[in-house]
Amino acid sequence: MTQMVVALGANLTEPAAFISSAFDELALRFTLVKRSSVYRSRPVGGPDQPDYLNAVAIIDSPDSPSDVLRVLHEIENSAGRERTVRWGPRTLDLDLIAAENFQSEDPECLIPHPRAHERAFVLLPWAEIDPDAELSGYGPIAELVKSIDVTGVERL
Ligand code: PH2
Ligand code: MG
Ligand code: MG
Repeated sequence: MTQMVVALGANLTEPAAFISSAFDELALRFTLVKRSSVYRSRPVGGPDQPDYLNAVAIIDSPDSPSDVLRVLHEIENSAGRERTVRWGPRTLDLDLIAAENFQSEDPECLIPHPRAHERAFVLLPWAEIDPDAELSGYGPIAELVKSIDVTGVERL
């Protein structure tokens, strides 16, 4: 079994419902080890768009990170996810942030996620459920949280 960190994001239609059913779906497809609170966050990058709801899940799976990523994409697609504008608004975004003892430079499956170290909407919920976690290549997430701007991210 490999423990993996998944970031959830949604900012269209009914974001709270999409985040909640995504947690249910993660629990069906994997072992859901921990789930964070939901956070409201101002959009980072992309076009003018609504605020996001974000959260983080820790899952356990016997499958490879790239197989897990495929399942995450299936869950996004069944939430009606459309891929038009990069960093544009979305019904559901599920990003694989990190996997225990695993790194990948495969452009289809970059692990750790190349922007996780600078994203408060990922690091704050992750630190809530695993304060001692380390992001490989970047160090303890508790230190990263201290080095970034966390304004605009609010725990609900
Ligand atoms: N996701 C993005 C781009 N910008 N901003 C916030 N606050 N939350 C997100 O999940 C998010 C974003 C691309 O995946
Ligand atoms: Mg994303
Ligand atoms: Mg994504």
